[in-house]
Amino acid sequence: MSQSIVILTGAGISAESGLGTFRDEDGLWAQHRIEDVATPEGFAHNPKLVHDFYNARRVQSMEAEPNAAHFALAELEAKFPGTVLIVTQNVDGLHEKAGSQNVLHMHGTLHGALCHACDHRWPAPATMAPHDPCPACGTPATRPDVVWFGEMPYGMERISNALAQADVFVSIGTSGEVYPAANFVNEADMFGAHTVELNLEPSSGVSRFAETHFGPATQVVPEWVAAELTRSN
Ligand code: BJW
Repeated sequence: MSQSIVILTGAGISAESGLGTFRDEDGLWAQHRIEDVATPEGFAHNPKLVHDFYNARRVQSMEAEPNAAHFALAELEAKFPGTVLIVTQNVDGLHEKAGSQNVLHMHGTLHGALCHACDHRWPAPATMAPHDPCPACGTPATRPDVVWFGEMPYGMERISNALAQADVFVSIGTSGEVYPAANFVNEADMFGAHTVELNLEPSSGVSRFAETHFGPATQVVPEWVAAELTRSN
C-alpha cells in the first residue's frame, strides 16, 4: 500500500477549464514570445506588456472553474490514508478552488504580487501596473509573483525531500519541456517511487515512466484516482 504520493501538475490539467496551455498548437507561446513575457529581462524591457499579459490571465483564472481532474485530486487528498502533495507548475489557483490543501506552487501564483526591491509579497489586485507602489517599502517595483525563466522555482528543498520519500510519483498534463520539473520523474525513480504519467499525449519524458495513461485529464485523472483509492483501502 502506498503511503506517500507526489503529484506534479502542468497546464494540461486546467485546459478543460478553459485556460490555455503553453506549448500546444494554439497555446500561449504561439501568441507571445517567451523572452518578452516570461523572463526578468522581458519585464525590465517592457513591464507594461508583461503586466498586461498577466492581468488578462489573472482575470481568466478568476473566472475559471476547476474541472473533474482537479476535484478528483482533492478527493484523493481527503480519502487517501497517507500523504498527498500536489506540486503544481500552474499559477491559476484551481487546485485550491477544488478543495486541495497540500499544494506547492513551484512557479508562483497569478494571485500574488512581489516587490523586486524588498521581496515583500501581498495578494495581487485584479489589475497591476508598472508604477504601483509596494505597500511595504513604497518603491514602484511590483511584479507578479511568478517564476520566470532563469529564476529559481519555489520550494525546491521541500520538493526534493518529498520526491525522496515518495512511493508514487504522478505527472499530469505537463509537456516535460521545462526544468527542473521535467527531471522530477528521474529523481522519484532513483529513490524507488512507482512513476505514472497521465497526459493527453506522451510527454518528452514518457519513456521514463513505468505506467502511462493517455486521454483528457477529466477522464484519466478520475479513473486513476478511483483505482488508487481502491488499492489503498
Ligand atoms: C493535456 C490536455 C488535457 C493538453 N488533458 N493533458 C537547457 C537545458 C535544461 C534546462 C535549461 C536549459 N536552458 C535553460 C534551462 C532552464 C530553464 C528551462 O527549463 N528551459 C527549457 C525551455 C529548456 N528553466 C528555468 O529557467 C527554471 N529555473 C531554473 O532552472 O532555475 C535553476 C535551477 C537550478 C537547479 C535546480 C533548480 C533550479 C524556471 C522555469 C520557469 C518556467 N516558467 C513558466 C512561466 C510561469 C508563469 C506563467 O504561468 O506565466 O512556467 S514557463 C511555462 O512552462 C510555465 C509552465 O509552468 C511551464 C511548463 O509548462 P507545462 O505546464 O508543461 O505546459 P505545456 O504547454 O508545455 O504542456 C501542456 C501539456 O498538457 C502537454 O503535454 C499536453 O499534451 C497536455 N494537455 N490538453 C491532459 N485536456
